[in-house]
Order: sequence, then C-alpha cells, then structure tokens
Amino acid sequence: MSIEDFDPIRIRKDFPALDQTIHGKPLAYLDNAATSQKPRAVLDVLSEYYERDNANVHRGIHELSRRATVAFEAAREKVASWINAPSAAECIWTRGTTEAINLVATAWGLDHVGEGDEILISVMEHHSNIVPWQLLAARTGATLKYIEIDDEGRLVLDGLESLITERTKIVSISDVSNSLGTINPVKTIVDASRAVGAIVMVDGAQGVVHTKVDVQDLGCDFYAFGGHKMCGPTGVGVLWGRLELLEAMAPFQGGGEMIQIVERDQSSWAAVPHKFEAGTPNIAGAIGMGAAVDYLSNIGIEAIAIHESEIMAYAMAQLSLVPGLRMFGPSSLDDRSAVISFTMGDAHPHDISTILDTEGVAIRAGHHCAQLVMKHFGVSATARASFYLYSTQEDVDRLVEGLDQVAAIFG
Ligand code: 7TS
Repeated sequence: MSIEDFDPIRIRKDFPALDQTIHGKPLAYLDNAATSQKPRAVLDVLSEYYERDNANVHRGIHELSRRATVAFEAAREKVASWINAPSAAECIWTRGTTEAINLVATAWGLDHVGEGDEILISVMEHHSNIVPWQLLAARTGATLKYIEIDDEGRLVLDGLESLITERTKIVSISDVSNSLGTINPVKTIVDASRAVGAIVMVDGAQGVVHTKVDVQDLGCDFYAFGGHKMCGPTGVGVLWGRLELLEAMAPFQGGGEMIQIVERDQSSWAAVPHKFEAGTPNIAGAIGMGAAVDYLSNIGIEAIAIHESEIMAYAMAQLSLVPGLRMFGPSSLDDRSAVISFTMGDAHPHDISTILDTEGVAIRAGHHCAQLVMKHFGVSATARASFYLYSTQEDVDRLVEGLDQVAAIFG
C-alpha cells in the first residue's frame, strides 16, 4: 500500500478492541510499545485453527495433525521472510523476545563464555536484555559491560574500540529502545564486533514492529522478536540465528520434539530448529503470528513507518506546547521510533496515567522494565505514549486534552 492509500481510520475498523468506550469515552489506545491490538484477520485465524484444525504438530499421522503442522511450518516461513532470514529453519519458535534472549544467553552463552571474557550490552536495554546476561556472567565469571547513553538517550559510541575488545564474546543490543524510542546504529556495532570476532545479538522486540528488518543486511548473528507487539498473539516469538551457530549449540530445554533418539544414559538431538523447541509449542500463537505478518505485509511496513513518523512529528510538536512537560529521548525524528516518554511537573507518572484513563486514554507509566534508563535520567518513572499503524492525530489530541486535566489537578 502506498502512503497515499494509507488510511488509519479504515485500518482502525480492522481492530475490534479499538471500537469501545472506557469510562464513557472512546478508547485512545496509546500503549502499543507494551502490546498492540489484534486485527480481525488474526483473531479469525486463531479461532478457525481451534475450531477446525486443532491437533498437535509433527506427531499424529492424521488429517488434523497434518493441517496443524502445515500451518505451523507455513507460519515459520512467513516470519522468516518478514526479517529476510536465509532459511525458515533458522527461525525458532519461542514464548517471546524474553525467552529468545534467554535461549542464547543459556544455550550459546554457557558453552562460549568463560572467566575473563566480556559481555557487552547498553544502559538503555529492557530488563529482558540485561538480566539473562547478568545470570550468564554470574555463572561463568565473565564481566558484564555497558555502553553508556547520553542526555538525549543515544548510545555513546565514542571509544567503542575500548569497549569491544578481544575479550568481548557477545554484544547484545536493542535496535529500538522501548523507553526512549531511540533507533540504534546496529550496523556500526556489528562492524566493531566483527572486527574482534564477537557475536552480536539484537533485541528486536520494538524494531521489527516499525521498520523493515533484514537480518542479512544487519549482519548480526541472532535476532529476537515477539508476536504480540506486531498485531499477533501473546506467548509467541522468534529467535533467528545463523544456522552454523544454531547447529553447534547445545539444546536449551529437554523434552519431546527436540530429540532424535533417546537412550537410558543419553540422547541425540533433532535438527535445527526442532532441537530448540522442546514440548508442545504455542501452535495457535505461531499460526496467529504468521497471520499478523500477512496482515502487516498487505498494508506494507514502509507505509506504516511513514504514517508513524507523521504521528510522531505531530505528537512531539503538540506535547512540546504542554507546560511543564519534559520529553525523554532523541529530539530528532530521524533516530526515533514511535514512543514518547515524558514527565509533567511534579505529577507522578502513575497519577498522569490514572487521570488519562478516566478520559479513555491508555498509556503506560512506570520504569518500563528499563530501570537503568530511569536512573540515568534521575527519575523513578515516566509516562509513555506509544503509537502504531492505527494511531491518529485525534488520539494525540485526546492525550493532550487529558494532560490539561492533569495540569488542572496538579497545577
Ligand atoms: N525487549 C524490548 C526492547 C521490549 O520492549 C520488550 C517488551 C522486551 C524485550 C520483552 O518482550 P516480551 O514480549 O518477551 O515481554 N517491552 C514492553 C514494554 O515496553 N512494555 O511492556 C512490555
């Protein structure tokens, strides 16, 4: 779809949850960085699967199992092409971004990271891309290091050579920050990591939602993302990894599906990706995520990105007029995604969010699982509005009107 044909009002009609009132006011859903709403096309695929095709995958020799398996594997092909993975076999179904990062930190990390080695992440990471590496460092004796951020919430990359050294085994970085919206120069980090032979993992939970991601072009080794922020169901996500790395890795969890032969004292493993998919997977979730890829592909991620940057330009301009409002993150739209974190005078972000909720405006308030970002900026929490393909200028106006109520109460 070209941007001329892109019509958020028509797109909104695809999302049943957007069509409701909250406390008597139409819902303005601005919490998309936490999770997106789901289009009818995805909801239908989920219920059709359960009503017609429900069976376990790769197991039964019966028609329903065949259908479920075909749809499950077709969804894998869809998510692979969404990120331009060289092959669907390199895409492992996980519970979400968090599990995908834990998979790498455990299954790759425990065999490749040791005492004296270094793991590099950044201060702006979501806790999902911090805690797994802390656990790995504690288990192996490795050192966890951080790329700092500046006062606009950008990575400080001066002196990157002194951070990424021969001791660095893995660098794990988000392509887009969930709390600041910063779009990170992942390729620069990949180049510096390649120079010393370090592996690069990208936390793509927020990136893949808003822009075209091409893992081959990025040059990273692992890319993690989930379904629920991109119009798909919760509880499903993908780890993409380079085939040679995945093949050399030990399994993450043991159980059914991931074995070739089980003997009393040992077992051998199924081929990638099944080696990493122990137990009954989230079959409906995977199929639903495939349907979300179809839905977004039909609209076109490029048109969605242009729409979001228009909404962001409008929102930043409008919010900059609100007295006492402080925005965090890059001031330029060029390296900023569809997220605005802010504080307002002395009003606590939870109070801002509560007042906005009474006006039907849904935002998130808190530390956004990014406590290191909050610490950097000397705040305990922020309010956060985040936009998506169905966001409109009217949503932004509703937010600004709601903030007038906040100002009226807090002065
Ligand atoms: N990484 C980033 C950058 C994220 O934004 C999130 C979720 C995760 C990892 C974890 O994803 P999960 O689906 O496995 O939980 N971010 C948010 C958020 O900003 N508000 O709620 C969840």
